[in-house]
Amino acid sequence: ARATVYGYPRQGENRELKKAIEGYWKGRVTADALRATAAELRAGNWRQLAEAGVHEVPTGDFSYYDQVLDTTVMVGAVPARHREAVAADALDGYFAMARGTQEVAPLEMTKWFDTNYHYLVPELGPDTVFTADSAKQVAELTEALALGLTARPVLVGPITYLLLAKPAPGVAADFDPLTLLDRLLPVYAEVLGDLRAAGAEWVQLDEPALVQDRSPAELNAAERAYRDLGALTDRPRLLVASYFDRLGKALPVLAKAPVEGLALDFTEAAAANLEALAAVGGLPGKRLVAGVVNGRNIWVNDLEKSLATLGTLLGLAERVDVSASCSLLHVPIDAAAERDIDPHILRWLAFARQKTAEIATLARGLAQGTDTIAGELAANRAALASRAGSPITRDPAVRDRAAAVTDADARRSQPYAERSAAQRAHLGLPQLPTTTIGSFPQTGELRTARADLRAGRIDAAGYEERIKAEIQEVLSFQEKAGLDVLVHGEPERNDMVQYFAEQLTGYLATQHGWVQSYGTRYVRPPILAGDISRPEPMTVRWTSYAQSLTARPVKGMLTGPVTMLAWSFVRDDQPLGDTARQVALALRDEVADLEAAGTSVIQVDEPALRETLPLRAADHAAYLAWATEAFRLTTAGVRPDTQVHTHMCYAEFGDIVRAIDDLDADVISLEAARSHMQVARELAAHGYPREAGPGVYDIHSPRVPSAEEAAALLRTGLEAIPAERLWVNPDCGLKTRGWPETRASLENLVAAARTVRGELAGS
Ligand code: THG
Ligand code: ZN
Repeated sequence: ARATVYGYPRQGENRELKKAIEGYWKGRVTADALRATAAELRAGNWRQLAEAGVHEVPTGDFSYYDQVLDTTVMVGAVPARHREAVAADALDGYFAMARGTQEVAPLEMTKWFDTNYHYLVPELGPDTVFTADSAKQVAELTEALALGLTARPVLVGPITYLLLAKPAPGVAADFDPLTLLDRLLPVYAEVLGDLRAAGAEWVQLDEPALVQDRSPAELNAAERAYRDLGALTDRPRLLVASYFDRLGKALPVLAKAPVEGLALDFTEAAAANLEALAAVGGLPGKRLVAGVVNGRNIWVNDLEKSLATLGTLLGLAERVDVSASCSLLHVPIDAAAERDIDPHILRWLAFARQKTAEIATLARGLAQGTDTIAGELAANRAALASRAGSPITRDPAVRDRAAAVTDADARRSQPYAERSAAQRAHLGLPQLPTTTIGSFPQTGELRTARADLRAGRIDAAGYEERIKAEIQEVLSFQEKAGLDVLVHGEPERNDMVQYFAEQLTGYLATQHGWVQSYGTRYVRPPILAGDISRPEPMTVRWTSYAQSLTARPVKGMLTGPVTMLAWSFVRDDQPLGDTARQVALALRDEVADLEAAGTSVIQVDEPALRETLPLRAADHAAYLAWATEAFRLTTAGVRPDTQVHTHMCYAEFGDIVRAIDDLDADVISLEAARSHMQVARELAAHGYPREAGPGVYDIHSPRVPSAEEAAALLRTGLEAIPAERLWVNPDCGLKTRGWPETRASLENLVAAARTVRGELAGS
């Protein structure tokens, strides 16, 4: 047995890659310097992997922006609008596809399966012509081989590439990219040939799209693809990799394909792979790469359990190698860099570097006997026991409270019709009330204030003063602009998840735990390490201060329990629903404190509700059950006349409309400006019974919508949602916008609401 991985974090220990790329964009770093930094980071990763005992290192997993975009370049599927830029300069053209330019829009970006990583969506059509460009793959393989390493190029597979694509602009919406398979396969064949010629013995083709529910036609395409690629004569051996879930019906298809190896996920989430593999009679004569170490969470592996799984697998394939379940791109680089985490707890954590060591240990134990890893096993047992027995892991008060939750706790005391009358009387809002989603521009001064506080250049009182000054400004603008429900603007928050995680017991924050979200943007997901409780109120001070400045209602702003889980590393020792319930109870107390302090409108954001939906439909109901319960548990304890709002980003939520209804929020705001109120129609088609604010201002662009434009969107919204239930708001928070366009846009939004109110009164 040998140790391998499918990919490694690209950014470097100090995010050197981010700095080099952003420097290049600003003209401060030359293309050659950027390339040199990238090559150094690659070589550093490979050396580190090899020293840790990884026998076969991945190549081609590196990217300046995104591996799906790299694949688009590899197969020559550059959209027409970017061809000029790519022809002028390959690197600038690449970034033009990723980020757009003054003249052309970028490729669309969306979530990579159910992770927090975003890829750039390929745009294909019936006229797409593929041409092979293996330069990047060949160059990176050559670099690794020159270091004397055994290397395996990793490519996004042809089926996943096509399944992730969408029809190019101007192409019929029902165009199926999979119809291009016969044109794409010769290009993959050419790349495989080039890699073989460059010295590749094995090439990995990633097909994570096959862990989703796939139609017979799609499974058929997969069968055809690997039959054709397998039939090539001069090619490397092929390893088809799947991850993030079980393969299901695709497993027999791939097991029978004429390829030399399969890589499967054997973590808890994909446990069904083990039985399914036995059911198809294993992989006689083939290589099995066993993803037994979780590649997307940060807990130390249970080495003995993994060895038991590997032992079973030994009987099911010619050769069994050990790996993480997926690329290590989704975890931070090195737990040892965390100086602020209690050393006892640090032992429970494994980031990319520690996972690599675990994989190497397991491969050694499997190949040479477990007595050769006795020391590692003993240390591992001790770490697991320390975690299981820790008071952080089990807080009896939290557990007793969670166990005592009743169905009634998660239900508002009155039906919507009665609540809404009470809220109307209590709030006295006009028709088509105007509001914002919560955050206002996060200016450089605010970030400086936080950095000053951390560095001790200002004290807590000095920081508080700067935040209060900002809140005053945000409030006075909103009053002048004529908004109806105001917000404090969230100047005190770094990140909407991290801010709460830092204040909850049982949550850990990291100092250096960066994970790529998209391009050069990273997040530091906090760790849900133990039982969750709230030692003291988290937001009441700021909301109350804001409320003291105005007679209009100020919305309290919280991040919902599902999003807290989705953007954190979650516990792996209890069901997600149990963790969600603990977070919900802590947030429920915050909601109660806000209400007691005089807050009549409370918004609980759930932007991640849709993206956390499991990859397979069979798992949706169970997820939605705990997710909606957690939201309702957070919000249902309020008085009937307290108005609960929620907000979701991303317009594609058609498949969870039912669940959105089940949240029983009084008001929901949604992204709609770019989809021209499509969401309003979807809500109406479902018979959505409560209030909604489909966004009329696209905050993703610096463009200021005119009052006429916003009014036209409102009139469209009114065709689907009656005036008594329609709100007027932007698509999303204003954190990333500048003040000038924010001011102008919100003034226009208020003007639009007034115009349409006048029309309604006159009709
Ligand atoms: N918070 C968290 N996760 C998220 C989002 C979030 N996942 C989905 C989506 N939003 C991702 N979007 C972004 C947007 C901007 C940045 C990261 C992810 C970003 N990052 C800074 C950077 O890389 O320079 C660092 C930010 C920091 O200092 O914390 O700008 O909103 N949790
Ligand atoms: Zn949003």
